Amino acid sequence: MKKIVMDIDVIRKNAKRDIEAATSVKTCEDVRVQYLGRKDGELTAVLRALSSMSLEEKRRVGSEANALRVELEELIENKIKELSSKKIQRIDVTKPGKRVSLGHLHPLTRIDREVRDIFSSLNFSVVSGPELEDEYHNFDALNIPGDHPARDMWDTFWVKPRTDNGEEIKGAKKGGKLLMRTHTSPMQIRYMETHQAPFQIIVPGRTFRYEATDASHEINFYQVEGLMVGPNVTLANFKFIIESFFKRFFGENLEFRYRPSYFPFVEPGVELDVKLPGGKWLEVMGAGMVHRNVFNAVKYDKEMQGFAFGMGLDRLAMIKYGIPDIRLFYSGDVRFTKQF
Ligand code: YSA
Repeated sequence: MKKIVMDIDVIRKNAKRDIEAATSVKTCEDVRVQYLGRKDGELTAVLRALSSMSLEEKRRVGSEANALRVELEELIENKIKELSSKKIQRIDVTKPGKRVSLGHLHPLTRIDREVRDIFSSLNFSVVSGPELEDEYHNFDALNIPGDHPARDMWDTFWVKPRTDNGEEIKGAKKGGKLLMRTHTSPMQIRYMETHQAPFQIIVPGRTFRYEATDASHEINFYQVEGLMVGPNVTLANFKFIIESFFKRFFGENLEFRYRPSYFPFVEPGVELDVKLPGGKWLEVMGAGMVHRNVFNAVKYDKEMQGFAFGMGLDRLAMIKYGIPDIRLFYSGDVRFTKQF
């Protein structure tokens, strides 16, 4: 038979502990039955035993037991309210999981990687150079002296060097004024200043121009420079390399068109157009045989010759992915990037 607990303090302690520990409405009801149940409730048993007690005991125990009954009823009700207000979280193990959203590579990053891979497979090394350039490397050494009208081809962001206090640093510096490089061509000079031919390199990098933006022009865009120098390098080598590149980049069915053009750092200069199957002719790069004055600036031998080219990475990406406006690349809109 169940032992009847006659100590009200013990009942109070146990009942409060059980109410506190209850985790569901069902366990609350079990606690209610255990202590207040009509048949076997522990507190009910105390109340039932009152009849056999002396008058004085009846008064003391009776009022204490009744007060505890009211207290426990209230505690149980509150606990039930608390538990039913909490949303019961069920896990449906048959439900499909949440899709983890994956990051996307920016289309320019994709194109940049592809260009590097193709040229690496053609035995070109990939090098990079400073975005903050000086006038000498960006212009003079490339056969574009200060008074040369061709400087107008590159609208330039000139940079005024300042001290930490914001004061302008005056006085001529070696290399002349500072600027944000307007093309990747200054790396032709920097590379040849520190390396001997033969070599073949590409220089992917960011370039800057002080011009009005529209669907095909940005003030900040990317170029890839190419330079191959050696005693016997000719335009035929250029043709082979560049056509191999574009066939890998756009696909085999390409047509090429070479037009005479002018850049001060090449002679002769050409521009290359490509035509995708069923499409129209698209200008993709400027190129040519490196000008003797450029070799003179880096003190190369008379026997050296080579070709150089420069193309806009943004334009290549626009053609490849059918992107109508260059400004989308720099919009920071993930709805755009997500598509690649
Ligand atoms: C030419 C001959 C060489 O032997 C070597 C390099 C070059 C290219 C030369 N340095 C140059 O910058 N030529 S360019 O002014 O015609 O620009 C090259 C390419 O950059 C353009 O064909 C175009 O694709 C891209 N470009 C130019 N301005 C741009 C631009 N892309 C986006 N926004 C702009 N504002």
